[in-house]
Amino acid sequence: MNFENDTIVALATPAGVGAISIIRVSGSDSISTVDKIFEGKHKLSNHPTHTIHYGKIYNENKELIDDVLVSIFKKPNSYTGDESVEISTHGSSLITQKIIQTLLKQNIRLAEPGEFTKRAFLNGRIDLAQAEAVADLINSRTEASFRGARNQLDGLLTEKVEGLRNKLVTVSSLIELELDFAEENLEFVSKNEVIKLIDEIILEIDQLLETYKFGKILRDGVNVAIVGKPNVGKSSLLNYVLKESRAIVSHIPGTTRDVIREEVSIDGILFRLFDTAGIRSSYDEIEKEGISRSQEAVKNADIVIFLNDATESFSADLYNQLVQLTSKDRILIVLNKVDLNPGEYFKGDMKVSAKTGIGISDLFNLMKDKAIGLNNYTEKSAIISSIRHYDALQKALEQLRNAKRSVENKMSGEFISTDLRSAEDFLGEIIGIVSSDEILNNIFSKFCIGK
Ligand SMILES: Nc1nc2c(ncn2[C@@H]2O[C@H](COP(=O)(O)OP(=O)(O)OP(=O)(O)O)[C@@H](O)[C@H]2O)c(=O)[nH]1
Ligand SMILES: [Mg+2]
Repeated sequence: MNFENDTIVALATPAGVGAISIIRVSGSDSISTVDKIFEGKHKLSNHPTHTIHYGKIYNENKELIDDVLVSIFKKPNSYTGDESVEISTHGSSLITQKIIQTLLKQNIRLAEPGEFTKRAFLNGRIDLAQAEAVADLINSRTEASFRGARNQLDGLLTEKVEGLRNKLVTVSSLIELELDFAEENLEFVSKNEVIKLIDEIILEIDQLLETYKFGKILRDGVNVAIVGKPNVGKSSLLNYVLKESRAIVSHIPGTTRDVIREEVSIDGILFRLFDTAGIRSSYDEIEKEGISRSQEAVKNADIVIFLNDATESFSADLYNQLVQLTSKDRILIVLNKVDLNPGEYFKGDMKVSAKTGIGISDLFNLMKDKAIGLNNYTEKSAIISSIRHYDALQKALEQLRNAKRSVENKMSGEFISTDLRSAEDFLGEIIGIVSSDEILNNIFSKFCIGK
């Protein structure tokens, strides 16, 4: 995807039937192009920016397509920073297709995925971390993911990364100043002072890296596999949580053969629940396949609910199988059917009943604790949620550690300054001060067309 300053068009609302649909046009010829197919009281080009106009749109054969409202935005006060037009039509994909087809005959082209937002970035309207937050915001489905994206779009991460870069710039300028006066043997700053400054930055980056697990969960949700022997009540638990009879429940062991996936939001966090086939040794081909899918679900889960029947003995053998598939700290041992046998139990993190609901809210709390830990980031904390940011911070950290080692080993200032500069660049990648076509294509190709 190359950035050119040509005029682009795309449908900005979902394709299909609705009250209205919006077609977005952006680029230097937006207003004059729409003027060619629009008939209103006056030419659009005669109006000031940020005004809305009623009129009719005709195709090239002068046939009426629709009556519309057109909003105009003059450079640089638009989403993209370029001159832009938004056409609100009756909400029909036939109408929007016809209008877009007509516009395409006017020497403008269809926008690529994310191209409007990419232009906003290239025009300096938003930085790269904010552009990524736009995609997250659109995709967010829970309160927590919405908050996380909103916080990044508001620039909290940008502010944090800029602060870190400024500190780095201070250190590297001190070292470079010293390099300039190397022959005079002047020392502007003590080695200890430099190490102290680098350590401070390392600590801050470390703290930011630690937010990743939390941020990723806010953004992507948590995968929870419900596993256990047949008949322990896995499907009943899923149904109870969903408050609907989603999976078949029966007293016959081996009821569930396939993995059933459903999503639920608990306190704003998205949990993706996987009800699985009960694990036992079986000769039935279908059941065997189901069991191997259960094992796969365990491997992919952030949390494994290992469900046991409280009226039966604890399945130590199955527990041992599970720890071969995932780490112990992901497994929550849960005893089900405590309504049948409310006695003392020898083992189990949790005691629940999928029938009466006993203990389910405690189970939710435990799942939440497992997922986000005891982290208590506030709305004002900068949080990272993208692997791209995580990698860039890791790389910056590596360079800083090299720099620190060089200072300790009294290496030449040139070494130190090169490492510090490259740490600066890695931080710059997060907000897009430093970026390559590859990084940009990667980010914007994940957007939808029209954004
Ligand atoms: N009393 C009581 N019965 C339960 C409870 N949970 C499940 N059951 C019963 O246990 C039986 C098995 O429940 P399922 O939910 O089908 O068990 P499952 O683990 O999904 O079984 P498979 O799919 O065969 O592996 C059913 O008869 C349920 O009604 C519970 O908390 N209390
Ligand atoms: Mg089942």
